Amino acid sequence: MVRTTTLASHVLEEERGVGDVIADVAAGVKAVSAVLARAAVCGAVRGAAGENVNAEPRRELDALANELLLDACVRGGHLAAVASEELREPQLVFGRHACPYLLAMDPLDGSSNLCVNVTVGTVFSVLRQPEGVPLGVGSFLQPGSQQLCAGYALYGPCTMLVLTTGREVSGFTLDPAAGEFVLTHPAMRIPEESREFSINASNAGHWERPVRRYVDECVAGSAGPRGADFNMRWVGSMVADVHRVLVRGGTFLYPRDAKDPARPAKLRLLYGASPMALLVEQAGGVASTGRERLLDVVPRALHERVPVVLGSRQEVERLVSYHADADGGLDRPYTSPLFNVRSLLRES
Ligand code: AFP
Repeated sequence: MVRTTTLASHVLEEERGVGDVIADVAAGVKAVSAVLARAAVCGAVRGAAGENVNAEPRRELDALANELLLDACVRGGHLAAVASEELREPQLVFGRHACPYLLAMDPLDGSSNLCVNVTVGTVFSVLRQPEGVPLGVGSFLQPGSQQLCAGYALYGPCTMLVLTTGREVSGFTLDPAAGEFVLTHPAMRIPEESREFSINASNAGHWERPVRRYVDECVAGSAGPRGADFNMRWVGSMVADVHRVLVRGGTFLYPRDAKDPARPAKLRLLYGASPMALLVEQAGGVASTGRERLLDVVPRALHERVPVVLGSRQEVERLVSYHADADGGLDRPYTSPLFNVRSLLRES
């Protein structure tokens, strides 16, 4: 008989309070999963609910996922406070136990994909309440390297929970019949090398030079300076795109761009980039802003945004070196032969 490891047995190996928080988040994830599975039938997929604290369109399901996860955490009573993409300020949790843990979460990442039934997710990060700091926004302003646990849930063809407590990355799949998360992806590793990248190419005109150089070289394929053909994928839900990187390698990029000068980066640090960075590093990959290790970035605000470049070690290190070249005035961006032909035709 095959012995299965469940999330419940896995968390017993963790520091007591952190294991309890993971169990509470898992309970919330099961509730969100059940609601998403019935949302279309109930006509709840398209419901709008104004704007979130970041002035982005908010859907009823964003608000509901937030409530379900908060409810699971409040009932569990193992947290001091929860920060969420859906809340301007952290919610203080006066639970049954006086626990020094903080949860930062994006309850429903990728929710603009719900109306086309594409995978969405929940991203979360567990921190310790620092001693001597009053409980509130300041409690959360810690670099990602301080995380006790980071993870995401994936609501796709099956529901998954992928997490790390700083020692390897474990992926669990929800068995809907048993209502339990079962370990299906032990010790996930990102291959060092990869020939697959993930970026929203419609922003190409607004990218910085190092990113344009990297992507141009990939797109040039076997005839270009990399001497190899690359594949491109973009789901548009960070959880799904990063999950692919964790399973089969590649790079995921949401770099700095000049599209909106008021918002040079899109993804959120505390409950997006930081947890993904810990997962990626624990799986043997690299996570950077392009100029700095993501886990070293010290947040200055709860909803701060940050550029993200993560994935297979060799590719991310190359991108980081392209940023250093550009900042030092040393880069010579690749110009495709196609471009040369076009400009010659223009000149003749
Ligand atoms: P939504 O939650 O509004 O759908 O945004 C998803 C997201 O923050 C992240 O999951 C994606 O990687 C990124 O946005 C996609 O952004 P673009 O639509 O600009 O490609």
